[in-house]
Amino acid sequence: MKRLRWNTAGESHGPALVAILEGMPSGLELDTARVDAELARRQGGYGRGGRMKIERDRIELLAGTKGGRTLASPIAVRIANRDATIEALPTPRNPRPGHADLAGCQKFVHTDPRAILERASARETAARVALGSIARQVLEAFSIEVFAHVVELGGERVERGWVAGDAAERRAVRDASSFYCLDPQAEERFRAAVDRAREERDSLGGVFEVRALRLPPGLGSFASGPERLTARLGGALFSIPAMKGVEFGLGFGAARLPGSLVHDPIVAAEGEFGRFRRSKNDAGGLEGGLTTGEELVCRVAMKPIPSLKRGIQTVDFDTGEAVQATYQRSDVTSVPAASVVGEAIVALELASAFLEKFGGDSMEEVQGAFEAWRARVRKL
Ligand code: EPS
Repeated sequence: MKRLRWNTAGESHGPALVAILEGMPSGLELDTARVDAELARRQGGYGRGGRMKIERDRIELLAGTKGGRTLASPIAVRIANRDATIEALPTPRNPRPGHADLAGCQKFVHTDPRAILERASARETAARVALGSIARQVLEAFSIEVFAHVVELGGERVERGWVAGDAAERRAVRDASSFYCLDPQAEERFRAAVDRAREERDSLGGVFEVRALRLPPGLGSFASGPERLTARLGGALFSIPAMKGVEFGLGFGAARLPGSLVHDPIVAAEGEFGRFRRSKNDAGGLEGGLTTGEELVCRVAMKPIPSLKRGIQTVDFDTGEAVQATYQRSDVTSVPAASVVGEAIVALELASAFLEKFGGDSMEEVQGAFEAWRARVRKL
């Protein structure tokens, strides 16, 4: 059973986004400045468009804390929309390819794409970043770090794929980058690609990687399909609009190699969680639906934003004539922003899996359960 449950509501140009997170233990000191910093990061990245100049995303904490600490009651947050013009905005007369517009209109049997796009919009991800940023604070109390960075943009790739070692240094490198990547040279290629796409009135997709470090082994379950952590993380990452591929470790590459090269040998090696480790980590930290105790490594492919300045052919609802899709404003790319969303979504799912194993009403109880298990697993 999922320990953390969450939901969001809110239209892209409605008054606000709201979100509720249930299942958090009591006694966690919540850093709301940290949540706002993540929201600001989601708004940033080179290639964002006009809407982000209008919004100033910040959370208003409505429920679930007292004296800055969680109460174990549902946590509720609100993020105001500054562009709250939903009632005044025109009804587009054509459905935009690549969006939910046409299939949504067919589902509800009407010709008002605005009634679909207001909720299908990726604006909703701001609410989930807020919840992820709250949930990850449980993981951080146990030194677990969740970290996402951009590894590809518009067909260009990073060469410096990872910065091992100190978490603060890693974060500093990424946060100084306008593409949230760890490779300053790739940044120049990314910037050139985005500038070119902007000139050509086009848009670009890319790939981001999410890692989680110092996870204990045994989170998740093999007992039933939907409880497998691989399925949960995959489903959660695919719930972000525009995501087209998710792979763990070698991913699709594992399908092209013999088993002797794919599977990670088990070796005797003292570590935080006992005497056993893997000698490499091509599995990306998951086997049998469980964490292995190695780093979680997943990569997520994002399609280019489908709102193009140059337009894409569609059909006018009233006349049936071929027209170019309506364009108001959009981003050239939002892969850096998507990496912030991916990090939050993975943190939410991992925090839930962590609390499922180490349970408890309060942080004190969670701590006790974690330490008791760790003492036992070290003797295995
Ligand atoms: C989006 C279209 C744009 C983006 C929006 C997602 O909004 P608008 O139509 O108001 O210009 O800016 O992203 C956000 C508002 C956000 O906060 O990320 C879409 O169609 O999905």
